Amino acid sequence: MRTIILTFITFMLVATPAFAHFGMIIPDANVATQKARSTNITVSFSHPFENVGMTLEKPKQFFAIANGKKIDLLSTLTETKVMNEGAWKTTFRFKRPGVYQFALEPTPYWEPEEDCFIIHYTKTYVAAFGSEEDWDAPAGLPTEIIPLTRPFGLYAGTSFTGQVLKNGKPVPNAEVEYELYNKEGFTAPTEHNVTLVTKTDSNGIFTVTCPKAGWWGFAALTTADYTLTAPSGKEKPVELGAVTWIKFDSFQK
Ligand SMILES: [Cu+2]
Repeated sequence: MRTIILTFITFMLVATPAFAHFGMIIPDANVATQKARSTNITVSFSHPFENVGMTLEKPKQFFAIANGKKIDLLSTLTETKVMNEGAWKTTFRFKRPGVYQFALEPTPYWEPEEDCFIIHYTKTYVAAFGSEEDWDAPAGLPTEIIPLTRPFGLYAGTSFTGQVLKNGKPVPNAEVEYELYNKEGFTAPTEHNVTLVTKTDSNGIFTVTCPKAGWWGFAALTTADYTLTAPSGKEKPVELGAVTWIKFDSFQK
């Protein structure tokens, strides 16, 4: 028993830095066409590289935004499992051309291990019927990544540049974690290869290169200027994540 506990503690100490959680919004495809007019979308809170899920409570907000219009989708969410944990899903049928952003405001997640709450404002993009309209428009989240590279039609190995905003202002020196949604079951050569990390410059801008095709999540992390009340009754800090999911494609023949 003691060995088990010691092993467990050692595991926690070693594994914690590599375990980054990400809000996730993953559609079937990031492009809608006349042949594929609708997409299934899953919404979860997970460790994407390690394929370890967490429970996502019913979100506060879930919506699409396109052509300057917001479409509330919260009532369309139904329960599902992602990585064996509670998550949400919906099906969205595209009616008009546009670049659709799907965005999530989760309920605050209490993380006892980090002694803080976590709120990951999460979004992703689907380009419908050939549109490239307003691909750099904000979704209107309190903190978000504005793409400076068009966020679809990207190849694995091309670079991606984004700007981190909080309350509409660039966030210099912010940590940006990024991670592959590891559907193919790769193993990490070291624990540091699970979550990759970069930082924004003085204008809140970062550039990364994603070497593998698939969905990559980017999470720009900051601390909120408010606290929330923990289950213990104490006031605790709140980690804010500006999370964006972007798909990188392979070359085809
Ligand atoms: Cu976690």
